Parts: sequence; C-alpha cells; structure tokens
Amino acid sequence: MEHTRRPTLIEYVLSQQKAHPGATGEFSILLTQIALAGKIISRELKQAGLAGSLGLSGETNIFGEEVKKLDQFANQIFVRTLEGSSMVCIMSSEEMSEPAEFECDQVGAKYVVVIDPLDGSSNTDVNGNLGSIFAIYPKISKGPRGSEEDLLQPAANIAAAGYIVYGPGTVFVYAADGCVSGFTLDIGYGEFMLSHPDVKIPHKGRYYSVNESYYSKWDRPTQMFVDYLRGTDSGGAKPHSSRYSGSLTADFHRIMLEGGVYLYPGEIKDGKKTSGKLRLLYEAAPLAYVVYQAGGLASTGSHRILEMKPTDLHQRVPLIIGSAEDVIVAEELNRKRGL
Ligand code: FBP
Repeated sequence: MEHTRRPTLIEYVLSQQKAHPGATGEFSILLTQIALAGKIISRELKQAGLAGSLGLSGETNIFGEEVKKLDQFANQIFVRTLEGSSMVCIMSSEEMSEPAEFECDQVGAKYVVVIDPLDGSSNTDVNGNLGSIFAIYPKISKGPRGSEEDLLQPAANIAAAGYIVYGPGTVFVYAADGCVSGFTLDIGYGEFMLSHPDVKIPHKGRYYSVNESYYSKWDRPTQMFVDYLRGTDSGGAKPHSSRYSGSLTADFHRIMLEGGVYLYPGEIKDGKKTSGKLRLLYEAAPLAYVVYQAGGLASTGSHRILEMKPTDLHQRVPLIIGSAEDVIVAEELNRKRGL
C-alpha cells in the first residue's frame, strides 16, 4: 500500500514557486522563517503558565499601553528570526515605536516585513486564542538600506501576507498569487502540514464579531449595520450568530472558513468619528490582502483598505472585513447616510 502524506509548508511553497521561473527561493525561505517564529511562539504559549511568562513586563509602550511579557517575547522572536533570514532589509512591528533595520549588502535583502507579533493581548493570561499577523512587501526604495518609504506602501503592493492562529491547534495561513492556503502544525513532526488548500470565503456569512458594549458610541450607520447582522433590522433575513473571542486573528479565521464579518468601528467622540483601535499596517492591511485573495472584502465603511496609502507607521483605521455581501451592506449604509 502506498503511503501518501500531506505536503509540508516548505514543500508546498517550493511547488508554488515553480510558477515563477525567475524565483530565487528567497521568498520561500522568508515565509518558512516566519513560520519558524510561529512554532517557537506556539511552544512558549502552550507552557506559559509554567514558564513564568504570563503577566505584565512592567514596561509601557509609546501608546501608553502596558506591555505583556508574551508580547515582548513574540516580538523578540520575530525580530531575531527575520534578521537571521538575511532576506529582510527593514521591518516594523506593532510592538516597536521605531522600525528595525538589518544589515544588508548591495544584492541581499529585498524584502520588507510588517508584523503584529501577538494579537489578542487581553487573552494572553486566560489561555484564550491568540494570533500573529504579517505582510511581506518588496523593497521599493533605492540603495541597499530600507526606509520608511518601503514600510508605508499600500496593501495592494503586498507580495504575501498571512496570520498564525494559536488555539487548540496552531494554524499558519498565507496568501500569495491569488491563493490562500492553511497549514496545521503537526507537533510530532514539528512541521506545518497542508490542511486547508485554496481557501475561499463564503460570499455571505453566518457569523459576526464585534464588541457590542461600544454600541452607544457608534455612528448611526454602524448601529444600523449591527442591527442588520442581529436580524433586528434585516427585513426578515436570517440573523448572523455572534462570536467575539477577543482575538481578531481567531475571529477572522472562523470568518474565512465559515463566512461572516468582523468589525472594529470608530467611535463618535466630541461629534467626530475616531479611527478605532486597529492598526492599518499590522492588522487591517495584511488581513485585507488575505481576505481579498479568498474572495472577500475589507473596508473602513467608506474606503477599501487595499487602496489605502498609509501615512504613519502606527496609523489606526476602522475595520469591516469578511464576506463580500456583508461588507457591501455596511458600505451601502454608510453611503446612504452620506458619510
Ligand atoms: P492587540 O493587537 O493589542 O491585541 O489589539 C487588537 C485586539 O486585541 C483584537 O485582536 C481584538 O479583536 C480587539 O483588539 C479586542 O479589543 P476590545 O477589547 O476593545 O474589544
């Protein structure tokens, strides 16, 4: 009897690379380096309660947020792993106020990476789902060194993007060349094995993920959209079911597989609408690229995330992301209410 087995991540990436005759393999190595960081973080999370890595680090970041030990650990692992790849000239992280530049010579590092090393910080100490989010851009600036110009590119320029979910299992999902594929970590092999080939998000969804405790602070179109999702104002359409885990990555993964919409809207403060909590570069743009490759959409309500040109490394944006039909309902409500 012939024993077949699933391809590993590197085998799959190399098979996809055949579609690019000029490819040098650097991109494949970089993707597997990011997966390596995910394996190291996954192992640390699984024993964090025993290893003393739960709780606060005692430090505060430039946004005045208290930094968790695991946030710091995850960030350090990504910095070290990306530097070690010698494929990256500059990287930026949600956990770092300034980008990190890596030694690179004339010919070397032609990639730029942005990351949210550990998403879902409120879940770290309660064994809740967590995630990492990444995007890889080509270097566009002249000269050997990377610059802010390389980091502030629109998501449409992304070469590949993805996320890692740390839940009951650890799943690595990446999008490139119009295809989204998922790999589950086989802890026996220590390898990510293909488990979700060619993911396509359902056009219309079953679930919605939003922190409804902010309802009173939202503008009218946002409230009307959530009323529609709840079925209280959907003209009899079957309501979506509410799921909010505290981790964008975990909620997004469910929506990618089963359809629906995640939103983190802005709030009305002093008559003005804020930009919400999520970062364009590290959260919204990478996931917008992934959902788009799978047939979904990502919007601020009035602008498509993929077309947005970032103006600041830590810029925040309202986010509505998921099944195309659901996102379009939200955009239409915004358009109708003239916002
Ligand atoms: P972090 O990257 O700091 O974790 O922030 C993002 C996030 O944790 C999302 O994963 C999650 O959906 C949301 O914020 C939860 O925010 P809130 O507690 O305001 O609902």
